[in-house]
Amino acid sequence: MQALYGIITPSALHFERHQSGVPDIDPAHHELLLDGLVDRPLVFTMEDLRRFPSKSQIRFIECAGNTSEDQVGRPGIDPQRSHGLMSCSEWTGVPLRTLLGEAGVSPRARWVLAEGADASRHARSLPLEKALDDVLVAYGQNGEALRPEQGYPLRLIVPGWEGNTNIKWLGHVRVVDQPYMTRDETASYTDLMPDGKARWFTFLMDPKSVITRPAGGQTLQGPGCYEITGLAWSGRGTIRRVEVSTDGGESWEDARLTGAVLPKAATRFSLAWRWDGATATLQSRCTDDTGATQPTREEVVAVRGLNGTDHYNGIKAWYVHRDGSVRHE
Ligand SMILES: Nc1nc2c(c(=O)[nH]1)N[C@H]1C(S)=C(S)[C@@H](COP(=O)(O)O)O[C@H]1N2
Ligand SMILES: [Mo]
Repeated sequence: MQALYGIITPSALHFERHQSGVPDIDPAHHELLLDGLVDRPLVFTMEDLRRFPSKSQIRFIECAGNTSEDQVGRPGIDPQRSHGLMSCSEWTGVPLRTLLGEAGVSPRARWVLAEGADASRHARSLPLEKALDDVLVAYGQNGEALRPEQGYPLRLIVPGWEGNTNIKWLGHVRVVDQPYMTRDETASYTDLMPDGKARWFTFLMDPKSVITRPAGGQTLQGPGCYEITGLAWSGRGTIRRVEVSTDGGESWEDARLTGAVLPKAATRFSLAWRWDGATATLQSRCTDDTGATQPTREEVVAVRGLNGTDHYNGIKAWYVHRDGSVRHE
């Protein structure tokens, strides 16, 4: 993350998360089955899917477990290790809505169950409302085919929702009347609260930001001018504001949003800063167009405790020491 410019993660640098390895799928034989509560069950080959009008959109994917180390108080030593389970690409494919329209959705339908063709048959239930909104059945990533690690030849992009719902190696979408309570929406990806109850289906990724330069693991080459830059994103919508503090949260200044400012996409921010050689604490705080603002770690822990560590979005601090070293402590 600290080596990137702009908002696009080069495909070869996209983070990877797979529960049971990367399957070796022959695209000539790969099929997507669409069945369940539909008028006409359908099977699509990759060639079939490319005949539908396509759509390209820049969206982030973030694992729900990203930054969990910060929540438990053992922050990652650099941006990649603390915030690296978030990447942003231009995805190309067919809206799931288009395919559901081809099949004809029954009035009894409420959810869809999407399943991968990998060894774990990774599956998640998604409300029909989301499936008909902005979910993409994607085959393209940053101008080329998906990388094998990203789900080649076909994956779901579920904008703004936890990474786990973005089913890779997509082979089956079943239209159903209720959530199917798969492993990854019961045993995991549920948020255990302090009272011992767990939140179900906490899909949204809340606003989060991180300064990527200067940041942990880097060294300032003496007092003078530096660019403070980083990334902000929100699963709820578009980033409207990023504030930066260099004095441990005493005062905040608006950073500039540079480049494209897109919904449910990484947004680059920048602020010119003169370092006087004293110790400094660098923090960023973002706000999206729903008015949601990134909370402090204390605010998150007060509500959510330390049992469940998914969906943590607290403000991140980096500490500049007199010798110019920037650290996580
Ligand atoms: N089929 C399948 N889809 C999957 C997974 C998986 O193991 N198998 N992992 C999920 C998780 S936990 C995340 S965070 C995202 C990560 O997507 P990426 O590897 O392209 O970054 O894919 C999701 N989709
Ligand atoms: Mo994940």
